[in-house]
Amino acid sequence: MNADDRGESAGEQTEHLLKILIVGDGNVGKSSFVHRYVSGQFNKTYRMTVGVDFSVKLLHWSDKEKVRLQLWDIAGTKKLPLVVPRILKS
Ligand SMILES: Nc1nc2c(ncn2[C@@H]2O[C@H](COP(=O)(O)OP(=O)(O)OP(=O)(O)O)[C@@H](O)[C@H]2O)c(=O)[nH]1
Ligand SMILES: [Mg+2]
Repeated sequence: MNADDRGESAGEQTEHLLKILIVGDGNVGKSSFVHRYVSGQFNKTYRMTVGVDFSVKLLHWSDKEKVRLQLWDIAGTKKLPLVVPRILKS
């Protein structure tokens, strides 16, 4: 497949999608890490994640490539939220 077939001609960019699940014990800093990475901010007030939070970060990887990160921030409760198997399958 050449660059034209992939729609990269005339300055178009290829976009790659990466889905990342953040899992771990509760209150260890998962949401803070994601928030800091996506928005550059840190908030020391603890707000427990209920179920799943979702964020997106777009990286301009090169002139031709973009990377879209889908960050799924999973609540660190004893039981994994019911939606996790569906996120893993998608
Ligand atoms: N000092 C310090 N505090 C942190 C750091 N990262 C997170 N915290 C604090 O730790 C607490 C828990 O952070 P969260 O990011 O909400 O933890 P979590 O893992 O998402 O918790 P759950 O949603 O319950 O699973 C908050 O009060 C944060 O402010 C860090 O690097 N340094
Ligand atoms: Mg959290």
